[in-house]
Amino acid sequence: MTGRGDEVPSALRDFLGRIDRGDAVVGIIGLGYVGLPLAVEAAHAGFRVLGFDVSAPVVEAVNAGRSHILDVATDVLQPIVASGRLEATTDMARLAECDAVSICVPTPLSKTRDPDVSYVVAATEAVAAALRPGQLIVLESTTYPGTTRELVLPALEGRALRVGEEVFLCFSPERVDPANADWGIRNTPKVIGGITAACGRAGAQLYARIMERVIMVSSTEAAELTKLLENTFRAVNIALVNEMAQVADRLGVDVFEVIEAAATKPFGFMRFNPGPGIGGHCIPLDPHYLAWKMRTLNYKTRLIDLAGEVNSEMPLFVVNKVQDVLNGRKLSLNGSRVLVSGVAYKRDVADVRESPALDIIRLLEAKGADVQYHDPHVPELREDGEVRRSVALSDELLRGCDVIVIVTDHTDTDYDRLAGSGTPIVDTRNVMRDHPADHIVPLSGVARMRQQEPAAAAARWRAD
Ligand code: SAJ
Repeated sequence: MTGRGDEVPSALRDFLGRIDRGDAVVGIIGLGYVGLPLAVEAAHAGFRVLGFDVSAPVVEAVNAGRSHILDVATDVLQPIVASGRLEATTDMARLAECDAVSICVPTPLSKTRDPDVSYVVAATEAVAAALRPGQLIVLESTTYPGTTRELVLPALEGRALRVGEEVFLCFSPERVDPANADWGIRNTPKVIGGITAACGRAGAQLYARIMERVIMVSSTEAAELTKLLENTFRAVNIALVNEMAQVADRLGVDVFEVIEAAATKPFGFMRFNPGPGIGGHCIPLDPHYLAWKMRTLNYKTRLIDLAGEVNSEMPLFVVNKVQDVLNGRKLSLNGSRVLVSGVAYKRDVADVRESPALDIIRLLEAKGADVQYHDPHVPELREDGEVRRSVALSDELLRGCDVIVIVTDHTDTDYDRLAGSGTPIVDTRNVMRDHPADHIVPLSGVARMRQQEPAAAAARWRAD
């Protein structure tokens, strides 16, 4: 049953009162790259926060005031914990202490690339087991439209509590961009949709205390689909520029030069950058949540599927580029020494989930290359049961390898040193754009020669 009518349910009135007085206890399930920043901001907003995680080491670190998340500095976390504003626990029964609970658990894909909502199910079961009148539950994990209503709502109603009258349920997508120094939990507008209007009102009231701007939508499905549109928009546009890279390569054109020129258009264009492929636990995965849901409704999301294909073929495109560079020096990839610079899924993060670097290393080794990697953010790489360690940059290393491929453009890598080694470089991120030299090969096109002076070019033309 869900609440009807215009009167404000007493449970909602009580909830709103606790939020306004700031004496509500806010629970966060999942203390990862979404949950921990949210817990910190909820504490900054004045709430007492109870963080829940299944990992005892994570709970122990948080209770010691030590952050394991790039975007939460330990010197920010420590005083919050010391003041008693934030406590972490693995005891899910303590969810009963919370007036509001935000579920921020992973939603990966299974081996068959179908949604794996097992973490959401586990969190929902824990919430339902501890459910009491007056609680607000908000699902934040990115998921297919319908999850909140089809999976979470029945679990709450199963406790004989009326959603919309005695308890409240919303969906509100997380919008965390790891390593983004400009946009964080507080200043990123927060979208939220409730199962009922009363639910939405409860959720909006809570988040309005934590974020600068709250955007109400009419349903949990609208909120769920908003998030998928945001990430599908990125996946499709990244696929477009990745296809442009393959087009430009066949035309002998530097795709980054073309994108930079197109980006001068002051309207109607938004810049995306081609690269070695897409990684992270969002962009490569989230669109497939929507594709999966649509398949159950007999609709084929062709753009999403095609974008996934184009983005997934970029690692092989890069490996072929490496092979071409070696071929140009009469070397075969088989037996060549390749240094991969950067294995994290994007600049200045330590996360390797879905990183295209893993595919590139796998493909290079399948063709017989001897591969090492250098990534100061990723000291070791555990992949396929194998442990690799990041190698330190040295003149001996750089001169000893046959080709270097830049996969992640960390800002703290010494690109001058790489360029100065004279070893051929495949630059998949255009980070060597200021090092024009014939041993540096961009993602598309040919080695970026020094800018030809028109007169010299004309003289050469006349002489030819
Ligand atoms: N990438 C490109 N070209 C681009 C942009 C990104 O190749 O022009 C690659 C990156 O190198 C990376 C992957 O795509 O491998 C994803 O990068 P990303 O920054 O889009 O994704 P995330 O997962 O780090 O962060 C995103 C958020 N990013 C931005 O809004 C910029 C956003 O999409 C989501 O709010 C968030 O993940 C999430 O959790 O969904």
